[in-house]
Amino acid sequence: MLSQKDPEVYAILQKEDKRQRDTLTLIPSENYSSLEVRATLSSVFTNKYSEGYPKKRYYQGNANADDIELLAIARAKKLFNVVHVNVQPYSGSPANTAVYFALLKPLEDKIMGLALSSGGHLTHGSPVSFSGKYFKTISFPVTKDGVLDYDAIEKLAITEKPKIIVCGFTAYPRIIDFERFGKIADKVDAYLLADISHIAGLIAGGAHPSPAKHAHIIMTTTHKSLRGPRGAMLMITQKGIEKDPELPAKIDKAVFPGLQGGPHDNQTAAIAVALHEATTIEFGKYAKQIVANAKALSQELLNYGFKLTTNGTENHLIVIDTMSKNVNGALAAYALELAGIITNKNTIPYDTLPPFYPSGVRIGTPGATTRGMREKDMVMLAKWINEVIVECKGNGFDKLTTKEERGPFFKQFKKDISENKTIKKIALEVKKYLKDFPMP
Ligand code: DSN
Repeated sequence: MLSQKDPEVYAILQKEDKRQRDTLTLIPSENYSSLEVRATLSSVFTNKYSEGYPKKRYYQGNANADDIELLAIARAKKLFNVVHVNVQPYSGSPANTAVYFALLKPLEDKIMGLALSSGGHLTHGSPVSFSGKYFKTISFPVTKDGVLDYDAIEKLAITEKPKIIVCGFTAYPRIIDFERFGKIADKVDAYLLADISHIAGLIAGGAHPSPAKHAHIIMTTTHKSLRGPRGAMLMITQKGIEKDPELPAKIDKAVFPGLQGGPHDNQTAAIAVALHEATTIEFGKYAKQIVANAKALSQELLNYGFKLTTNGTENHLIVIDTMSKNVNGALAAYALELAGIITNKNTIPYDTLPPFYPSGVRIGTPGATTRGMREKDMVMLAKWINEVIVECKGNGFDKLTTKEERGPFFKQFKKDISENKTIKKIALEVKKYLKDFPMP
């Protein structure tokens, strides 16, 4: 028993279990996976090495590893309507890296994606990531509200001639027009990489259009709205094969041996379980409820006078411009955590503040929906979010302009807000409320 053999680790696990039960994650990239997914993740496959691909391994003893990988591949092909799948990437960043290594010449070819501050991902060409250091990059134009400007994107693509266009984002609350992106990519002879990490569960459940007919390559992580274990998959569509019949081989080689060694077979097995769960009628209902909840929550927040990026949502996530209430996103996220509501600070499009002290907070409904919440519960969540943010107001943080000023001020803010009676009261209310919405 772990409790006896390693009480230190056991104690931390117990505390994390309690933290997850007593608080609610509204981080849109987090979720609560099923007990079956978690059990499979800790299965005997943890013990196995299986470098290579099914039936072409470099180690013996892989008959069952082959079976599990082939099963995961078959399930992913069917669920996402694609013709080739690689389930080995350890997570999303290595998966995107593999695509770039497979298809781009370093320092020469160009990636076009959404800037981090507008809702893109580090690996979509951010200058602080390898993707912006080793490749040329160009960002999509967005309107002042943060909506993708497809006409401007097309014009820019024609002038800039990117080799890869990455669509699919981490903080973009609108439906992605994959068809339009597909046409733009075709026009400039670029590969279209759809990074559906955030919305894979919505696509699987029929709550967001699929990129399968428009993109050449689809990448998804498996632990967000798809509700599987941490991991990722790279998928090639029929359109991808038609553009480049060598695409599957190029991608597979880039993953192994290009970037990775042995796949995590326990992760592959748990991905297979999650893919099976995602085919159920319940999962389709779940995906639609995620969106209904996000829409209800965004409407409530608008009613409280918050400004939201793109003025609302059509998917699972919302970016609140907390500076519209003169509260920095870092302060808001900290105070919300004290109240038992777990979010993350986030930049907003055209943010003038730095990412560590940005103008907003990103929230989402996959986790709350897994715990069984519905539209009526979003009314309560919005009420608490508003009350907490009101408590953060008027301390003058928004007037500070340098790191040197913000650091000590934030330290003092943390001390003061942890004594705040209203927030303590909300934390108790949240904890009590969550008893009716158990974590799996
Ligand atoms: N870290 C993920 C997110 O929170 O969106 C993206 O990789």
